[in-house]
Amino acid sequence: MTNSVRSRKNGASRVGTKHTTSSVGSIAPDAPSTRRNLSFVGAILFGASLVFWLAGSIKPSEVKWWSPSTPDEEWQDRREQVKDAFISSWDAYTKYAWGHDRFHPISKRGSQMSPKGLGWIIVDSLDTMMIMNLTSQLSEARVWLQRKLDYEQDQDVNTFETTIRMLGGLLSAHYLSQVLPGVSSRRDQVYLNKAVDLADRLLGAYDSPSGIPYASIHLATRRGIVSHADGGASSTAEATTLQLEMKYLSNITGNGIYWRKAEKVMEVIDGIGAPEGLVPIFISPHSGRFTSREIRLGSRGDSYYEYLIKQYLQTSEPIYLEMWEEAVEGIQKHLIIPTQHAKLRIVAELPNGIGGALSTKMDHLVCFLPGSIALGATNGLPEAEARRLPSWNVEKDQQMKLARELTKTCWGMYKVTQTGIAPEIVWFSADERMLRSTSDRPSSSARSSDSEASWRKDYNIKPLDTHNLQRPETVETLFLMWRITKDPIYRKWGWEIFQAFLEYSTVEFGEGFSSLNDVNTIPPPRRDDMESFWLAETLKYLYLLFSPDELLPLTQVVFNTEAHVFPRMGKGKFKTGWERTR
Ligand code: DMJ
Repeated sequence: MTNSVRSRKNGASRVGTKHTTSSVGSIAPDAPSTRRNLSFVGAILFGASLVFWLAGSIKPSEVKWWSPSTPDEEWQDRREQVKDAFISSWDAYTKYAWGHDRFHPISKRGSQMSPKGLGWIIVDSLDTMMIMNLTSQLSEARVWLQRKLDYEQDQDVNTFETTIRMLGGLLSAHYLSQVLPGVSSRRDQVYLNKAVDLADRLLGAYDSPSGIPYASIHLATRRGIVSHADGGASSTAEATTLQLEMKYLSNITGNGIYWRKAEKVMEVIDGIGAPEGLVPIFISPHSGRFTSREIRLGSRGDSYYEYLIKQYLQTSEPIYLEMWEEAVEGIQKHLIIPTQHAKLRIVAELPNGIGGALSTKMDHLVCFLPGSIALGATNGLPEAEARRLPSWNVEKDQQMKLARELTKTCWGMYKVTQTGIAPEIVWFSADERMLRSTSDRPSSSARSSDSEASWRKDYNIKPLDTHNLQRPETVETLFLMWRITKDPIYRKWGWEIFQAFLEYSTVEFGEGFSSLNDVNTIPPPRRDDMESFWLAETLKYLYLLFSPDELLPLTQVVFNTEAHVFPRMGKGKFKTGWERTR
């Protein structure tokens, strides 16, 4: 039996909760004229879609691109269903695993990642509760934070994960408690005090000969710990996905140490001079040199690129826009190829670096990229507005085209499976000639096909890659693409994905959601884990996808890689402090 969240789409009542909620906050005034315009555009799109459909242009085997617009009230109802999913996840966690770092929803128990627990799930969820205005849940979490959370522990923690989830979660809660009405008192310093305590412990990770942070840190001794794997190398993405958090903390405390430590990492990486903006995935904290040739936008590479554009959005430092644009050009030139049958665009990998052959492996993690490309092209503005600016150019036009194509590929990862939920990794079919190094590769401008039959031939899922960890990257991109393009197809796809999660990852009696072992078996075998980023990211992005644009406008905020929210600060108190040497 599935829970009452699912049954609600058939008109049954919402999942029961002991908690109360109040009205939804926003950090921008209502914009009625924008809404009127949107309804008008929606009506036109609906009319055009209907004509297209009636003309019989869509065969049953084709992917449906048309999207009759859905009335605002229905989106409002859908976002309430996402909130219900959050509440059922949170309630199950509080019932069976309160205060534990991990939640196993099938065996109904929690487990710890440190002797006293570090609140991984609680801290990661704070700002989602603020955004959804779940006031009673938030106050329980806040009490736990104040009474129980203690970083003075004999425990090693991963520098990157602790920064993006814990430091990011606390700082986002601090920020939102200042700007969202009704969620907390402006004088509430608990989030910031905890953040400063944690960040001071994390500083030890940067005390390496090169300034590249060690993979881990011991919380009590504050000493950095070299990685036990990968020959002691730190992963490039991990070393370069700390900057938004550290820079924001410097700005609000006035203490420049966090900014300087994080900024130094970027200086070292850029100083190595990786060709065409593409960086290998391992770097030594001792020598400050890359220790491999492998380049990919999936695990260990992904958020290096994400934080280039997001640092620019956060602080307006031009150096990061330059680095981002160089990287996007490199990605387009070296990594984007068409699939064999449907000619969908994929982001391939370079296991032996530039000049070597491509691999068609694409992690679901890569699906953050289309949204980031669209953000970079429009600077967070709606595309229609950005296109009217004198700064709009042919490169931005191509970037938006690429963002649309890659979003389609990512959505396809869900579309082709039995459950409608994506696997961890897809291996795409591609013409052999497309796998050659860039200079030997034929160019291709073939249009992609929407035939589901040809899609199925292109998406190959290996037995070891069939699991789904409730990851957010595709819904993150759908949220950004919806806000930027206003194409309703992105909301529709997000709704389909959410329904698939409701159908197949719901735990009996509405007691949370589980990650899955096999998205191609029905019913899918479950993993007995509910990841903290399900609460921090996946449900938050789905909720925002179905919310009005005035809730956290992209021109005012930037999301860290764990979907925690920071203000776009502009040129603040601190400066870049280094220049590119090339
Ligand atoms: C999250 O912790 C972050 O989004 C990170 O950047 C990648 N991995 C997970 C989600 O997939």
